[in-house]
Amino acid sequence: MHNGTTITQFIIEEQRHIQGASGDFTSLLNDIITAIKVISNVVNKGALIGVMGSAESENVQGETQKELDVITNEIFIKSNEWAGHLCAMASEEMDDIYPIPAQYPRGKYLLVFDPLDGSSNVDVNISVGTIFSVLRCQGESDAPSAQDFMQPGTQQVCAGYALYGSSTMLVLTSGHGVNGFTLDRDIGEFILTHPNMTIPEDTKEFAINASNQRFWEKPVQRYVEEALAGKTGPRAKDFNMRWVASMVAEVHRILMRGGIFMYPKDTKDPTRAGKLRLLYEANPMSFIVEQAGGASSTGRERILDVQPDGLHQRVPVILGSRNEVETVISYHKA
Ligand code: P6P
Repeated sequence: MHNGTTITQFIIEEQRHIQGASGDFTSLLNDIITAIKVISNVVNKGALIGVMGSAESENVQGETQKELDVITNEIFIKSNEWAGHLCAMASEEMDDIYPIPAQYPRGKYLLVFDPLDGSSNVDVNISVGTIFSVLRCQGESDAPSAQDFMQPGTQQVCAGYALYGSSTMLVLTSGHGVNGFTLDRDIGEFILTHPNMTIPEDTKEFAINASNQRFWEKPVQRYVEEALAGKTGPRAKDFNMRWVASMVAEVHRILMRGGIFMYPKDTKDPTRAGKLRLLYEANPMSFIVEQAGGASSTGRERILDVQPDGLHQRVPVILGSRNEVETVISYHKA
């Protein structure tokens, strides 16, 4: 059972500890939360309202968009463009930034998001999610550009994800730990159900798309081989493996019981630094993971320190239980 603290109450109480907080950020978060509630409703209805399948279009990544990719992107835009807290938005589903239209006031934040992460799973009813990150506008808010988003992950004001699973959950950090909320559909409110989420330092569970094994770099080959060798191998313990192909579901599992998630650089497409996108997948998830006591690295550098050079830049991602991530990092140095 929960003590009934709503996310609104939690955010306002947290705001009280922030010197000079104007309430702008709290109001922005509420608009983001509204978008997530609407997306949860649409995703949960799925085939009943004919939103499954392909949208017959491609995103900037060259990936075929699902109908729901387009719909959820629109939900995020409509819920967050009008209130005057943002100067621009950016999304996996949009080639360029979305400056706040002239008919609305502009504010001091930037919002970057993946409206429906893992959407390839949505037609087969496997959990999907939304990932978002809030940055401060650096330049003039009346002429935002993609350059304004080129901030390392350490500059994030807030990061969160929604997981549309057996229940809809929202997990959030603004730099003071990680807290999880569950949507109570009877009252339409997110309720604090997982305060102060922390990741166990050790784990016996790794997540990687093993079909790419022949393309991995040597340090990742070595880590996975040793994990598969189990008790009789150099790690002297048996491991378990998971792969959901929804980063949000993998990260949530790691927050709940530990684990290591890897989408490493591979030679499948030598022109790509990795599969996952820095601004709206790796950075927000790394902020959350580090705030929960975990670690997140490209294998060669802390993800939150990476200086972005493009809205849709990709990076290798190795995150989760601190001691396991540090083992993989040590193999990159060997
Ligand atoms: P693969 C979903 O498309 C995603 O961006 C992440 O959510 C997920 O971890 C990964 O890609 C899955 O990639 O190659 O296994 O389909």
